[in-house]
Amino acid sequence: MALSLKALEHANLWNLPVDASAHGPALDHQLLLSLWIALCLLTLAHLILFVGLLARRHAAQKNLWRIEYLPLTALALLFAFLTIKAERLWAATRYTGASPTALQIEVTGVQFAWYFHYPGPDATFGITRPQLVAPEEGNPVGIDPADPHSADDFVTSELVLPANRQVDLRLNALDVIHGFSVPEMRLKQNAVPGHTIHIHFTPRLPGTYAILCTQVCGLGHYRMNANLRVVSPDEFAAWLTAKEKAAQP
Ligand SMILES: [Cu+2]
Repeated sequence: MALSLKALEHANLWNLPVDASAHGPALDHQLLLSLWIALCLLTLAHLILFVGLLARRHAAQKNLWRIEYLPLTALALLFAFLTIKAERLWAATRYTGASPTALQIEVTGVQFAWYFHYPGPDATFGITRPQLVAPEEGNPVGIDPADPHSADDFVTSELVLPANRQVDLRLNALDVIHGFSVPEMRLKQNAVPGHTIHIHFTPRLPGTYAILCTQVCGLGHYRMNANLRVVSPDEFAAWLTAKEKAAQP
């Protein structure tokens, strides 16, 4: 099975998008493993069904342990194994905690746009307050100008990240639940009003990827998207310096 899995991963028969993050291959492997196991079980179930139909005239089996309890235990163990394996992959980007050197960015979902709040050279986010949200005045996430940490912060509508550095995203929503999703980064996480949800990952391949909203969040849901641009570390440093300079009061 390992051989066929490898062959399928290379052939890209399942038409998965490009795998551009460090944790992506493990997730894809888990997905293919689950699909293969489901296919094998489906075939086995049909075989058993036909054998049962053909052999129904025989006397009833008395050895329930062998024909019922043993296969049931094997199935339960198989599903427990798959669940634990999948749970660990899911938790690796959420519960294990990001590296202390990870780039910190606050992501805010609002009907119908994504905003990305960078903390600036002091590496500390300025306080945000919902009552200060004013997109028409250039303050779409409500940064409090009275907070000294907010002076060097800046907000963009495009997420720019350096390749091969871990990023710790803090997801927020201002109104309803939005779904932050970047298929090429194998990322999908709801942004929920009143919660700050962390998700961390390492982009590998430079390029431009679509950030989608995967929750039907209102009439403009279809146009709630943004771009993720993964660039080289040098290019990122130049972009960051330019943005930080522009943010200086
Ligand atoms: Cu949305």
